[in-house]
Amino acid sequence: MTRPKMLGIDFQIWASSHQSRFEDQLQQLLPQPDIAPQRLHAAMRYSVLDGGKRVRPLLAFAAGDLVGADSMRVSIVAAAVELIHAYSLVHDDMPCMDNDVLRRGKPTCHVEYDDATALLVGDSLQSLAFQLLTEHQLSNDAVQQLAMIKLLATASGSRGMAGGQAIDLTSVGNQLSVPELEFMHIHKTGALIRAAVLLGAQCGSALGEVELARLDRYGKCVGLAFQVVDDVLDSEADTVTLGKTAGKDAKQDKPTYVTLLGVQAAKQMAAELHSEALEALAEFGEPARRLCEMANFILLRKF
Ligand code: GRG
Repeated sequence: MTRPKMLGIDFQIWASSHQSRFEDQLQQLLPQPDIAPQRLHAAMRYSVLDGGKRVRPLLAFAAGDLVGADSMRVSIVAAAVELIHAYSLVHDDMPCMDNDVLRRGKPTCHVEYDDATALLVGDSLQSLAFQLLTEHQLSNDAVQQLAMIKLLATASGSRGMAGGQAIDLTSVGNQLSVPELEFMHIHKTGALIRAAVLLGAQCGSALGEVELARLDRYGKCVGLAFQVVDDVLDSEADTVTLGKTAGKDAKQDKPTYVTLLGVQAAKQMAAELHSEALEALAEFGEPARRLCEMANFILLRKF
């Protein structure tokens, strides 16, 4: 498989129309800023709205497309995943973790508000995510819906994203092997991306075991590819383009794919993961088009 050179216009229209509808939906799902406690609600909205590529929601929509899922249902799981993602960014930026001042091109939540508010924003976004999954019907089968909730809980907890973050925090200044780095990123970044894909698909009619395994392999590959590309961008792109502090990994002495493998080998790794992701989708044919395009998007992204 050769490396895609650009994203088709049809995909760009699909992505931007989903992004803009999704933005409207988030506006409504988040507590309104005039409802008490106003400051917390304003800070939640500040941290979620007006920014972000919405990669995870787009993956959920693309996976929903694969199975012809109800778009309202997919939009709820997409929102839940994005709220978890936003919570993780708010907490990650705090002084006790990554200590950053810029996110999505604006001051981080604890800088704009304060540490205690940022902590509560993360907590409240996480709770809201699960509230959404329980108050909306996502599947005709209640047992399946419970399994979906468990999937997101596992992906975001200590066996998923939060666990990956714990490893990340202890890795600063330490030499990790490539398999150790992969283990960390499969959890920290990959678990939520994988969950977005599976949850989007589970809003439709049940997939067989083999199909689910193929989709899971796709999710795992794009999740890791996303991180490898992130490492490359951190080393090559500038702060204005990224909307977050560039070059931070090297400055903090954090192990990355670039520090371990070098830029060229990291790019090659991303290309290989991209190919494997497409291979996993091959049997699905045309219905998997958006998922293929999302893999291209993840590989080609510039911020
Ligand atoms: C605090 C429990 C907890 C977890 C934090 C995801 C994470 C774990 C920290 C973020 C640190 C980071 C920069 C990871 C690299 C990959 C990544 C998740 C980048 C940010 O995601 P994007 O690029 O961000 O999708 P936008 O702003 O576009 O939504």
